[in-house]
Amino acid sequence: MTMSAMKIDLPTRGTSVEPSVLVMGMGLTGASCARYFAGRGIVAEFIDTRPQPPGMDAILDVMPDARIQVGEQCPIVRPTIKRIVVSPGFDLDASLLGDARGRGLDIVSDIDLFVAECAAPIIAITGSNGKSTVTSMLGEALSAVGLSAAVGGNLGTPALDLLDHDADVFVLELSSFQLERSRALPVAAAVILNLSPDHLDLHGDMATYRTAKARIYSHCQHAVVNRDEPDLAGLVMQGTPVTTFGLDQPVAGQLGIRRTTHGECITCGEDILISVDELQLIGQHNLSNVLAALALGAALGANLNGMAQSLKRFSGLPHRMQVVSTAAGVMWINDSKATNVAAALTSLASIKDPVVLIAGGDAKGATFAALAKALKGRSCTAVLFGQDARRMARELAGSCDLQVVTDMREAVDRALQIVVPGATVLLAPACSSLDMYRNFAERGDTFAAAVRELVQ
Ligand code: UMA
Repeated sequence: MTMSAMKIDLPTRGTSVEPSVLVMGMGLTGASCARYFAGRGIVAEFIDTRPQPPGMDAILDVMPDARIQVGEQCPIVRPTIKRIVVSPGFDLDASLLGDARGRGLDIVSDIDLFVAECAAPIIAITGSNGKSTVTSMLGEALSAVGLSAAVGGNLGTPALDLLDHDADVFVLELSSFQLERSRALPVAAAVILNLSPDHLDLHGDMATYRTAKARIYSHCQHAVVNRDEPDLAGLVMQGTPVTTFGLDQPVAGQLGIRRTTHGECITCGEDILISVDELQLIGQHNLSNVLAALALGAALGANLNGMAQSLKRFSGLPHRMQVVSTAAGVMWINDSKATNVAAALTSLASIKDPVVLIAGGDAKGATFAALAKALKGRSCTAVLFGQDARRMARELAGSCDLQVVTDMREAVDRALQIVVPGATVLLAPACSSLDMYRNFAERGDTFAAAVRELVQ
């Protein structure tokens, strides 16, 4: 598909009351589409397989007469529909979409609509882990050097809602689902931070997941590449200018770490930006995140020194390696955002033994062999709960002590009985939260509340 396919004349309310646009999905994205189309006088129709989709009220607020179809029954695509917008959570295999493709309808994502209308440079960030952190970090660092930056996308604020901002630069976190549903995106700079198995229940296999992620590079003006994941460099289109980052020593113009007489420093080539000790963030993965944010800044031509200085103040996002309590010499850490195995491994690697790992939830089709390998030989007890806790216990058997409980409160209570002073209790579930919670934030809040109640 070419970008010229985006230019499509849709009748506005004055000329037709029949919907010309069908929005699939009535969550945050669907509601942002309603605001976008209502603001342009375009009549849209909305569908969602959920009986009570969460964005329904917000949609009706701005489009009180909108046609809405909810539930599992398969609706039809009306003859007046010219364009379909597919939300990231809407099933791409739905027969309705097959029909629409057969009719040659214009099928886009909210990200396509955003990109087509956005006049300022866009930075696009994806990866299996760290993308929200890098998006937020970059937004703050760019603001610190005088560029007004609007951040959103998978991070939370749907891209279309950012169009109201008069920003110098837009920083978008993009998920594999958003990329899979989008066309080639002509963004100013793009990065795949890292790649490890995630969402395989929906993507089917790693190759499909990787292909979805690779789309971020397909039309970018500048690619940022992680030297520590060399396989990813091959996903960049030939001829695209590249800036790299990595935990090794960088050559001129690239971001990395140098050992100097002042200790380890973040540098661009040989130019020292800041000392690693000056960062507030815990773990090598966060060092990599800082380097990625700076490499994106470099791609944009921003002032790297100023950006690096501002990152000294960045203390991380909630639910990511967040210290909840240090009562009685025990560190309780909320890393509820560790929603896949790779993220949990990274969290575990950044803390010392002894550790009580609270994990479990919806494994999204993943296996736990890598976690079992990482736990072997460590002084660890894993306390597991959630939909896949029993399978997880079977796969971790022999690698550490195991306990299966029913919920977060019981997990925290059990951890309290096990810990000794100097130990760490780490919530790093290696699973999604959606089997028991609305999202990872609610799971993290439940952990923090249980710690407050039982520990402090
Ligand atoms: N769903 C149905 N039937 C439908 C449509 C959706 O059952 O007809 C289900 C999906 O399976 C999905 C859920 O509803 O689990 C939400 O889907 P949605 O497309 O309505 O999602 P939105 O509310 O629009 O939120 C999406 C992102 N969510 C997903 O991709 C699942 C949000 O990322 C993002 O903040 C928002 O757009 C704005 O851009 C959240 C997320 O969990 C944080 N993302 C995943 C992740 O980070 O791992 C990808």
